[in-house]
Amino acid sequence: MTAGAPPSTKIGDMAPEALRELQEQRLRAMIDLLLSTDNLQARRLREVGVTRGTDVRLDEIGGLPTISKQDLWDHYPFGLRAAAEEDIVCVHGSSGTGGRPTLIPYTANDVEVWSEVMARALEGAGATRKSTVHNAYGYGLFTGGLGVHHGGLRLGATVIPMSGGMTERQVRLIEDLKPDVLCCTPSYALRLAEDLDQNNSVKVGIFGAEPWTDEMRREIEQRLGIRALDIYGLSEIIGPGVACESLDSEGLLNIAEDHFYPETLDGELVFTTLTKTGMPLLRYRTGDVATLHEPRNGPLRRMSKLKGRKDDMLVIRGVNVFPTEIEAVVLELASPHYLIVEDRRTTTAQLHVVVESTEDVRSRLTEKLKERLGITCRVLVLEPGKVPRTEVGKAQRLARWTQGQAPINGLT
Ligand code: DLL
Repeated sequence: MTAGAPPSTKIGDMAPEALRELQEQRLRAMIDLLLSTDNLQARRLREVGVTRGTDVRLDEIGGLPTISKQDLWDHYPFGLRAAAEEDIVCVHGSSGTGGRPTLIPYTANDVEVWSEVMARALEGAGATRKSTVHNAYGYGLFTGGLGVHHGGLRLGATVIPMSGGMTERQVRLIEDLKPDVLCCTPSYALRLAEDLDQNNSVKVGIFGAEPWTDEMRREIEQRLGIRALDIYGLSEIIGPGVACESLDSEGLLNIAEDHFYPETLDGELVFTTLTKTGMPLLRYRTGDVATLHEPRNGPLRRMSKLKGRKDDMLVIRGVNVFPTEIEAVVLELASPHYLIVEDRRTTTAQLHVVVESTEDVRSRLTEKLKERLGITCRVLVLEPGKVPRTEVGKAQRLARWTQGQAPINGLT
């Protein structure tokens, strides 16, 4: 292991100053590791005059170069790897927008870090060695399934490695094995709720990987009779476990900032991996929009629920709209299964909002959307069950319509 110190799970009682010191020490080791390679990040560091880790102080991190998804694509697949090829033990990633994949090589050290932060996330949700974790995140290149899996094993809980899809079988195993913890995307939690007659075992759900609002949280909590917590992460940084709500975190997500140092730049989250060795990233621009908050009950700073992604922000006739704002309004009047269609067939963009409800909510919903967003959306109401559900992977709640057939029947 070249950068950072061996992981430890005890962070809760560390003093904030001790945490800053640990972060600085880890940042310096990480920079030394980057400089030992000849890749893009080393070159950019030298350009700003950094020749060794001790040249930098944590409070000056804002002056160091950033790195973006475009840089990852430009150096696809492993041009930013810092470890020797033989030290890589697995690869994860995302298939990405426009079919361009992002691949991340992990060392054994990185898998350790991941297990630790995920065990912490599960523990914060009240899971123990006695817990049974029903894990319906997809297993594979996607980090959701294996991330929860590693954390569950580290905690000593029993993990049911369901992966996504085959809802009937999932429901059967929930009824038979009586898990107390459910892990999946929030949209899939709702899908499960449609088929589960009664949930009398699951107490808490750890949901993430896609945007969801507090309104959606209430809906899930009500339908399943559980506490629903938000978990955030991205493959580039580690996968799930970068930040997670705990039972007492008051709607904010505790950031595992002993491993992932957070900043915001114009509202965008930026993370530096402090302990990873496979493909450490200095000041990675995530594209995700959230706010950072001071610690409470421990040394870790917290972040808000994601407001959206920079590239998901819709600009409709000059007005900026995040899909999550639309979700918040939709859930007041209709079922949580909806689709937003950004209609760009002509130069004046239009938003269609497709919901499941009864026809009489159409005008009220149009009004409420206008009130909240400042623009008039066209609302299409379908019968219950008519908006497609996502059984595997992340829900697609936003469709772009530039020409040809409508993305969903009934739109004109
Ligand atoms: O989605 C990792 C993950 C798995 C997180 C399971 C939570 C649970 P990627 O596939 O690389 O990794 O996608 C990362 O998904 O940049 C966000 O835009 C979005 N995202 C992840 N978690 C949340 C969340 C995983 N809780 C991208 N709320 C990120 C909203 C989220 N968006």
